[in-house]
Amino acid sequence: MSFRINPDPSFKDALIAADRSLAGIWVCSGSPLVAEICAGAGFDWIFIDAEHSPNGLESILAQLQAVRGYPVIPVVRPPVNDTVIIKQYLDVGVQSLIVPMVNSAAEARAAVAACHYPPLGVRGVGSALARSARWNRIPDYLNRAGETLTLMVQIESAQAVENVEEIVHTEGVDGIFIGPSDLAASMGVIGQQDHPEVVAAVEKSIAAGKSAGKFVGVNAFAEQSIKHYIELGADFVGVGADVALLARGSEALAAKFAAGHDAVSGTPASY
Ligand code: 3PY
Ligand code: MG
Repeated sequence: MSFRINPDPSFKDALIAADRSLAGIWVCSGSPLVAEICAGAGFDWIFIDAEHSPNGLESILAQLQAVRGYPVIPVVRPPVNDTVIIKQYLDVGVQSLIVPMVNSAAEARAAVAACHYPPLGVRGVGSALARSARWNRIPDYLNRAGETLTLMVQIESAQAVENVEEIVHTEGVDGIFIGPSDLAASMGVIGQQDHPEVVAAVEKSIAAGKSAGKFVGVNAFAEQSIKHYIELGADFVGVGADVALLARGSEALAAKFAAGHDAVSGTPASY
């Protein structure tokens, strides 16, 4: 006889249970091995990125499988707010999504619709074929799918901040994730995530999300910013990335033991 199995918890289950801000690490390498290393590091959630990282459906599936044995919530970012791509992600077993570049309530509603079967949404039905339903081993998946998912939308443009009240009140949006890098770019101060106007826009978005009773997350790799946004009530924070840790860590090691190497030209100094 086959197993009857329960769906895994999604991000909102962990956020509801939490009595502190949840810390997450980005996995941008596209590597299941690295995802597993990060999953065992003690973070609350890991953020598998397909917007800026070399990830396709197959590598996302492999990473979901690699981290499943660890007490960590995998959250996945598709490259774009697209109904078909979101359907494929859900079917492969993604339960927690952060959808990038959501600038209006209409775009938020489109993301919600992509996540739900009719009549609530437009998700195509393929549960017998899909890992999401464990090939129909999750009893009544079609009627329970909505409760197994968490949808966060990204606030990361001046336009999104302008529309943040409508976005956070969109039914079916569980929360927002604020992206200071794109926000800074859209405000004309690219690369300056800590610019006072960017910080003010982040603060405004946090306040809007909190007063709407939605979960609020923000990306912040600098310790001071992390603490500031947690003090303002951020429920979850992205605090670092696999690739950045490797880049900075390997540079530090090279600087210590290969000091004769010219890191700018890439040529050993003695050549
Ligand atoms: C951004 O800052 O633009 C993000 O998408 C999250 O880091
Ligand atoms: Mg961004």
